[in-house]
Amino acid sequence: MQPAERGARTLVMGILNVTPDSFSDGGLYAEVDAAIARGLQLAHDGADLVDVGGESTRPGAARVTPDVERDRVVPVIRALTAAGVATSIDTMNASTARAAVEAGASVVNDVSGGLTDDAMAATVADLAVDFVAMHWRAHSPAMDALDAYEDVVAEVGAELDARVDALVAAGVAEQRIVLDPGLGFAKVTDSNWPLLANLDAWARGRRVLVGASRKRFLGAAIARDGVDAADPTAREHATTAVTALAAAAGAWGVRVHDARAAVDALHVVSAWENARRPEGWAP
Ligand code: PMM
Repeated sequence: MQPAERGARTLVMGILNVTPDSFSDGGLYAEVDAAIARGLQLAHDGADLVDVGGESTRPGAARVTPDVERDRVVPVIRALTAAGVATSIDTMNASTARAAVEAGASVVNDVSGGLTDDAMAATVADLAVDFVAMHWRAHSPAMDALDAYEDVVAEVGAELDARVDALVAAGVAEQRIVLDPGLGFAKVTDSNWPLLANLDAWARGRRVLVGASRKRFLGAAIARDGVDAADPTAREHATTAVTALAAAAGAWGVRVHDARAAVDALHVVSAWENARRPEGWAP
């Protein structure tokens, strides 16, 4: 992996779902004004990028049309851009990606890694922006049933390699591609941890974005008396722990609901890394 240089800060992508049904913040920012206010708050809390999405990908979520999605996200991206806030667009639709970049977004984040919309790769190549290619196997209603891996690290690595090849063949500059393991997508609890613990084994030197924030597998990891933490907000401390560990492992970015908590964790990682004695130092 391109390790974040010692002390260099991992990027914080703040989550802003302009949807009625996302798993943690669904319904909170469905109105444009509330969404803009939330985006400004995320930036104020230290998010380097605000990731604006108009379609929920929670397990079982229904898809929305690109028109509905565009109407949800474009005014928010335009307003945040005008306020000087950098944004990414979380979409599987090429037309939404184009409209969002024209409104000011600087990164396209596609949870399907370009697999949903045949036009996505060429669109991103033409827009010449960074592209987050997440590991994905199927749309939301089907994805949990596709959590079947002999070796999750090797298989996710191979499937992401295939995405990189296809994207590059369509004209996307290789250095524009960021990989994401797709935590929780066709991965029920146990499949997520090997991907986090072995970032370099599957990313092989590419930039990595980690999106663990408040997901179910964290709720399972912090179960008390055999009961998972069912409320997504109760998974926040676990999220912050993942942020610190991902940063220490050299992740390029983390995608989180609570930007302030992530920034604090990254400061801790930097202080820790900067205090490390140089290689070869001996008393
Ligand atoms: N997870 C969600 C949505 N978009 N994008 C990337 N790159 N990585 C993720 O893990 C990811 C994503 C899940 O939904 P949320 O917006 O409610 O967190």
